[in-house]
Amino acid sequence: MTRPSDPVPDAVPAQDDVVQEYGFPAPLWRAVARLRPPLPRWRSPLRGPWLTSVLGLVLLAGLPVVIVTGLLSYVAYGPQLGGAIPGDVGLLRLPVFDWPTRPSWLYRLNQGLHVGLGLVVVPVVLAKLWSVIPKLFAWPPVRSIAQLLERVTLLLLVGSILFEIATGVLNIQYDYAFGFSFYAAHYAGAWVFVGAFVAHVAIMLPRALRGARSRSLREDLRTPLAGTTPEPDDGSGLVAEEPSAPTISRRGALALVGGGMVLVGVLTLGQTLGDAVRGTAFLLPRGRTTAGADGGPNDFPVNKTFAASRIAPADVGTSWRLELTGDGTRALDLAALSALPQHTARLPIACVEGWSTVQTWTGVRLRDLAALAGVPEPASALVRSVEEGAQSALHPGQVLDPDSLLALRVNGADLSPDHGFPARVIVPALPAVKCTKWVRTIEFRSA
Ligand SMILES: Nc1nc2c(c(=O)[nH]1)N[C@H]1C(S)=C(S)[C@@H](COP(=O)(O)O)O[C@H]1N2
Ligand SMILES: [Mo]
Repeated sequence: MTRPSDPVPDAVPAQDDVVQEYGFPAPLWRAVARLRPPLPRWRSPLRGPWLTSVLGLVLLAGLPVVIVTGLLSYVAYGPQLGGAIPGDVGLLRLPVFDWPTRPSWLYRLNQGLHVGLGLVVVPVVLAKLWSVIPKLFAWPPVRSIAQLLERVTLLLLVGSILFEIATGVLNIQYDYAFGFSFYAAHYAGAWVFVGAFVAHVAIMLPRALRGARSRSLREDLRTPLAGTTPEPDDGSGLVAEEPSAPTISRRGALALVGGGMVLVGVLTLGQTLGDAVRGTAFLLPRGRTTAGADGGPNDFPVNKTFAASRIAPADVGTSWRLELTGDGTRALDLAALSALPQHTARLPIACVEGWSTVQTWTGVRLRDLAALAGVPEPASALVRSVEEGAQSALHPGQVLDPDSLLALRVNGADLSPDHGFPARVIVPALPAVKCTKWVRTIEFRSA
């Protein structure tokens, strides 16, 4: 593909002013330029500053939402009440605040947006990478310090977004194939991405705006394959030097990307909305699996089944007691709990993996249990499960909300073993990962 007779350019092709101003000495890069290895030549007539700019601006609109909802999700989860992420992460520590309980669908919306939009932008990310791939093989690789920095930023940008997509997708497929903590790695990757994204936008935004204005979208939407011609070469390195004949029109390419977004969106929406539309989420495992598949009161998605929890059935049998710790310790059996005032609330289970389901829960208010434990105004509550190692910490607002329950029943029936029999936590707007099932103890702390 390379033609050794390629003339080596004598002048720096118009890149941008920064590159020219702080460029390496011309004889040096010209010497490097002569050593061009047999790199692939990219021939698609569709590549050009306009296409790259349009895709970039779409990502600029969508990715900040994915970033912000992602960070909020870490705040909402905050496994230790002190911080979103275990261990000392220095400056990357998120502000700690009591995640609100109202509106009850807040976390459902947050996580639906994070996972849903995160998946919907994947076709755009892939199209954008395709559109700029010639730059990866540009020769000479760098002409200036500024360009070197820019390319390192790009490496971090591309590497981190692919890492975030890969870990995120594996996580929602419950496939922990990687040998590290998803929770910590996705967080670290997010900050690499945020840094590189901000730098990239700062460097590229003027060019992207210029690029997007360089053609009329309306015109391209009217142009069939036969009339599809390359963009004018602006020296950006995106336009093919020797474009081949088009195999798809510009509007066809846009429809391909847009159609991909719609398809992914439809496949994903079902798991967030749940109920009747859940069946459309057929690529997402927890979108469709339910407890009973019998249409009964407990027939809604299960994260971890009772069998998978490895709880001995006897531990949630007649000998089960709820242990309340506050100014002392009390034990309540299921009959005693059922004899306390019961409250019913319609609340979502909203999983960090993006699926959610709204059900009608009945049980004892957590604030009544706090009062019973002698700590009516708790500073926090620690809930532990019969399941080995399963626990969660709640903020005061999450304990005191009138709809926060230790649920015994769902949709009018006793909880099934899969949904946490004899008792589970359900709190409005709380990430479902903290809605502990098979509860054994609740510790209300006053300070
Ligand atoms: N003890 C215990 N509680 C748990 C879990 C768990 O693995 N163990 N999973 C949590 C997660 S991640 C979710 S999404 C919800 C799911 O509740 P469901 O299975 O009743 O739908 O339970 C939460 N409570
Ligand atoms: Mo979950």
